[in-house]
Amino acid sequence: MRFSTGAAFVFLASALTTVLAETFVVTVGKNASLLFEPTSVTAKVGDVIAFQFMSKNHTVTQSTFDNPCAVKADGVDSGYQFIPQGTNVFPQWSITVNNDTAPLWFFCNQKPHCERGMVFAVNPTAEKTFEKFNANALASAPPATTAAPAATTSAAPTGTSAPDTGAANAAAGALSSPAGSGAMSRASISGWPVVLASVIIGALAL
Ligand SMILES: *[C@@H]1O[C@H](CO)[C@@H](O)[C@H](O)[C@H]1NC(C)=O
Ligand SMILES: *[C@@H]1O[C@H](CO)[C@@H](O)[C@H](O)[C@H]1NC(C)=O
Ligand SMILES: *[C@@H]1O[C@H](CO)[C@@H](O)[C@H](O)[C@H]1NC(C)=O
Ligand SMILES: [Cu+2]
Repeated sequence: MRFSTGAAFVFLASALTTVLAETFVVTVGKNASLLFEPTSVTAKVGDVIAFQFMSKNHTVTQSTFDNPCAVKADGVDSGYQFIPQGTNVFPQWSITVNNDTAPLWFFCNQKPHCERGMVFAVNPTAEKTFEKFNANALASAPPATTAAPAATTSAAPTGTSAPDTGAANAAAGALSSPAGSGAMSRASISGWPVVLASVIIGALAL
């Protein structure tokens, strides 16, 4: 019997990728801060970045290097995650990197967190550093004082907003919730975070 070495190779390669994949946990608003921690990670194809929402009402929303605080049209978005004070239930939302040569840029879409530096990067480069991205975010601060609440951008402030799987976003997977509902579930196992959704992203235009 002949084996398909090609198929076997693909199988082995994907099995290996799974085995070697790492998961990075990134806290969102830890200790009531307006910060992602760490502020950036260097991830390989297959690695998972699990965002853990720790306070307030933040989002993880994809943007671009040049416009850190603007929703990327075909990007991914956790939606707003409200964390009641005093809880020890910290929901989690994750993405899987499928192209590690394309940096990915994120911000919190709760005004005015991004303009205060609540931004995050995956695989920043020597040219497009996290520091420059962060500086872009701070520079996009609107004039203080009585600005009307900024018009909501395209992301609907609902629990989970499904990413647009079309266009330039090569392999955006469907959002999936283990609870089986589109809304977030707060059930948890003794403080371990709920996995809200998983999105595969990559090949994202810069
Ligand atoms: C959390 O923030 C409070 C108030 O700013 C500070 O006193 C405390 O040290 C912080 N805790 C940690 C673990 O960062
Ligand atoms: C979270 O923030 C969004 C946007 O400001 C808002 O529409 C939503 O009502 C907030 N959720 C809660 C539970 O406060
Ligand atoms: C990964 O991203 C780079 C940089 O944007 C792009 O040139 C390349 O085609 C992408 N690779 C795949 C497999 O999509
Ligand atoms: Cu925020």
